[in-house]
Amino acid sequence: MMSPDSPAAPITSTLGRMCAASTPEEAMKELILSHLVSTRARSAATATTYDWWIATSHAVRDTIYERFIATKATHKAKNVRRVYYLSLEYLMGRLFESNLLAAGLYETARSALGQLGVNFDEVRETELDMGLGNGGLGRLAACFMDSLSTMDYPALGYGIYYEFGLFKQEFVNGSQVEHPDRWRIFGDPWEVLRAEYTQRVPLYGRVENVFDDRGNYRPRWVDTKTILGVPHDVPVAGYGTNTVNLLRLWASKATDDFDLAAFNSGGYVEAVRDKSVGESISKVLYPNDKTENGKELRLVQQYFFVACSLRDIIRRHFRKPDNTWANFADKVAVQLNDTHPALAITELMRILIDEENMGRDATWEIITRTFAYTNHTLLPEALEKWGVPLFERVLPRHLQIIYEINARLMQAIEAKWPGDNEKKRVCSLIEENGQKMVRMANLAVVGSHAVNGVAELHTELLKKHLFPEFDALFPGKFQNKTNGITPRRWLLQSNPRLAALITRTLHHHRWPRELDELRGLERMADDAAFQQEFMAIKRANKVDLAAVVKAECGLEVSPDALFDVQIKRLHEYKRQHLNLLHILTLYRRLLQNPSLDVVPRVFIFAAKAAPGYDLAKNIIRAINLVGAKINQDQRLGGKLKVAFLPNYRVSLAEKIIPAADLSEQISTAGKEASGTGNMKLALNGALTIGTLDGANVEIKEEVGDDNIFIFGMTVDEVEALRARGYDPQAVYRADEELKAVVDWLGSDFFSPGEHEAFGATHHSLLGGDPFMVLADYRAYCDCQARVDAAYRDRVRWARMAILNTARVGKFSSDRTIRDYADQIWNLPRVAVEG
Ligand code: B1H
Repeated sequence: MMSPDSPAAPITSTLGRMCAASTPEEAMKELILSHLVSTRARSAATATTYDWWIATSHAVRDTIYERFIATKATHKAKNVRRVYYLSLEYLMGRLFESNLLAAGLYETARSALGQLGVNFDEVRETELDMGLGNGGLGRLAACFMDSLSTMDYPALGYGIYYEFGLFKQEFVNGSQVEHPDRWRIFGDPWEVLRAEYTQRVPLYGRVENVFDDRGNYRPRWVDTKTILGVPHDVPVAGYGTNTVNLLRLWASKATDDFDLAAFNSGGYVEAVRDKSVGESISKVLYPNDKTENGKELRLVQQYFFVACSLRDIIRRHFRKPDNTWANFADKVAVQLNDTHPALAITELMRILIDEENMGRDATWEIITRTFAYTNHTLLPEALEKWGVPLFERVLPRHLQIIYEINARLMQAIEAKWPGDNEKKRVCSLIEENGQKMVRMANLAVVGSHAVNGVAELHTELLKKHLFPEFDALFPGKFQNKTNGITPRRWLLQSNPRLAALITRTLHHHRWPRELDELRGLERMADDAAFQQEFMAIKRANKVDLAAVVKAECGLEVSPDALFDVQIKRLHEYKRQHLNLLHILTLYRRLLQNPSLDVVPRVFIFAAKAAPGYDLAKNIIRAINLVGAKINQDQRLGGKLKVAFLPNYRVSLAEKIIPAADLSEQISTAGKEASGTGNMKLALNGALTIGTLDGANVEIKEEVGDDNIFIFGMTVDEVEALRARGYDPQAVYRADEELKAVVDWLGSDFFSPGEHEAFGATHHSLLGGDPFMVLADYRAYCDCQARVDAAYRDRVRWARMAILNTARVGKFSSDRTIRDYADQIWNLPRVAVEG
């Protein structure tokens, strides 16, 4: 088997020096054993799997740190322009394997551990995921960090060092139960604490007007509370290159300025205990993918994050003696990952006006040259708004600045549309219907030079529906940057069998860095031998996943059944309940006609619901209980199985995706901004059944109409139906089969003795059906019948699957990042010499 190791990767000094005396494996063995002693105080005889994981990680880290030092020296010497990616979320997953691959030490470490009698796979499985994100938005940030380093872009990702990442999920009687995610319980071998770059962050307080030393009357933010931010650095190593960029994550700490009164009166212990408020800011990731409005701690988290990051950016800029504010925007590009870090706009303005005494116009020029904003959703409940009273209490000076920016905005609108108060009302940074609210999206749009959506369709809808006035006011500001995924993690690492076949077939190993090379597989789509190999790999991956299903769900599934996969956060708009209605439909048809010839299917779900999202939790329970009934129903002869894998996370996705036959991308058209799981599944040869939503539209363009199953209403049809007046009960009454399965779901058939167990789901469908599940039901079932027919034709299916893998090179995050760098950041690449 050809090595998956990064081809260009030279063996660097630590290992190189040791290699002089021996082979790479011998040197690696020595290095691991020495780290076992120096970092774990263990001998090989007593080491646990955790010890081996940490010692091996440290051994690889040596190489990565050396590359980091070289990267930093190069960037510093050249005073390079950099992008600073600001994101409240990074879903990094495990780092062990990806760092081994990037360092070019995968095979070496694997055989070194083997020679030491240690099982590599067990070591890999020991690592807990770094799950500092909710879903697609956080995983996108992680893929971007990988691409930035791999493509030699100078970059630094800022985030929060949450003590607790996204909750762990367990099912109890089919219901989701959450547990805290103590991801660092065994330590984090990759991080470096940089206490010397600790930042001080003010909060609360009030604004006072004072005369400065030039006799000018100026606002000053006083009587604030202070929190400390301590940076923890995680290196992100590029694949096949020397560039190593950093992810810098802030942990909050209380200051050491103890409450002196309490201290002097003997209240030392109480004074120390009170410090826990300061430490709680970075304690936990908010788990509410798409809705978190009005929570004070969340606002404090956002400001804490932004204040630390901006101070660090400024400190780094002025480290170079020739750097000034005049060249700040030449050296610094800041990308805002959604509006979560949009307070950075007001914070930089506060610093420039209040602390640097800069004029308004010069300030605004720097700001709008520096920032760019990515929008990830059109769902109204996800658009961040903060009540003015709360905002004023936490950030009084920033509220004044928002009013100032708003005044400037209102002038621009008056100039463009004289006397048009409606335009002013919709564009205002302050919403005035009822309680006054600060609109973070409007702030992000006016403070940025570029605003991008994450797929073509999403960007069109962004311009047409969400921001039409801003699009007219700022022509050219809105751009599309279709999302992507890193092929290193999502093919090379997660699907080694397919990766090896691709490398062997293409006779080169360029594809992990140039994913368009996969087009070279197109000519093999009708090659019988290649088809057999491709499908044999899919089957082997399914055997592996079947073992996971057995271990996690106690369920036997056949690798010859069609693996029908829906893995993503649980949301009404993603319509896991549409999938459930189809399952009920097949179940009912089989009960009515046990000899019915359907393709055996395993329905595989994985999804977390936000802890306070009751309807989403009800859908989870419905899938689990319907599944339990189906799985034990002997009459089905094993034709249908339902597996809901608990605790969906990056490392579980890496096991499911290579084994998927069918990828469920069935959101209501217009609601899924892009999706990225759709790209990962297609890359691994799963066929998509989907609506014309998000990036599905572009996947269809790439793979061709014959190699994807599209069904359901388009955005225009959804809008037209909504305008006409959608009546789900009329649809329900008109379709006998639909009526039967909806009634079935509403009965206590699947929850004996428990009435209305799925009442929430049932009522949502019949009482309004906001995501038009019933309207798309018939088209979905018909489309699933087309899937069955295609699956029966093994040659046709193989051809379709191969063409999916061959044609989705566009969705490499390398392409996405190149587009950001060229069209938004104006960012050159900088090679780092070894
Ligand atoms: C996406 C979010 C999101 N869009 C608020 N919006 C959050 C919003 O914690 N919060 O407050 C968290 C997450 N996430 C997703 O972004 C889209 O739904 C996907 O379609 C898209 O692929 C992904 C990456 O762009």
